[in-house]
Amino acid sequence: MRNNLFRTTFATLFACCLLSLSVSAFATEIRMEKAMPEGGKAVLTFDTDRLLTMTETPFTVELIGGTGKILADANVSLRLIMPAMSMPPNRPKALWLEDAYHGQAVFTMGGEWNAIMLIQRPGHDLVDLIFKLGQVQMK
Ligand SMILES: [Cu+2]
Repeated sequence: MRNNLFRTTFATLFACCLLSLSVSAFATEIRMEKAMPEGGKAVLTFDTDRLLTMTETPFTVELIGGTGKILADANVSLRLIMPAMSMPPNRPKALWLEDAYHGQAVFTMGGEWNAIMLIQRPGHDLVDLIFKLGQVQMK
């Protein structure tokens, strides 16, 4: 009985371990979302599991309106800044392609970074959303 319980516990732990390993193996992107002032949300995704310096890092911006409609008419760019210091301007654009806005980011220094997403849609006020990206590691 006792042995049986031990075996079940061990099997469960082992299964959990395998599951978390496979989950982390597939966590190949960093995804963040923010609410937009007029409703809906902006989703920022980096195609990597870890932000590294001096690396062209593809990113995607999806804009989903309050009614769930994908917004394809915006001018979208990121302003990449380090909150701790002033850095040279780093403002990758994101261009509409098929289903989302796509761009490339390069972080020029290790440390903490933020991305200010600028969204300009015809007939709307400029929207800026701050995404805290956390630490960018040295390559
Ligand atoms: Cu810096």
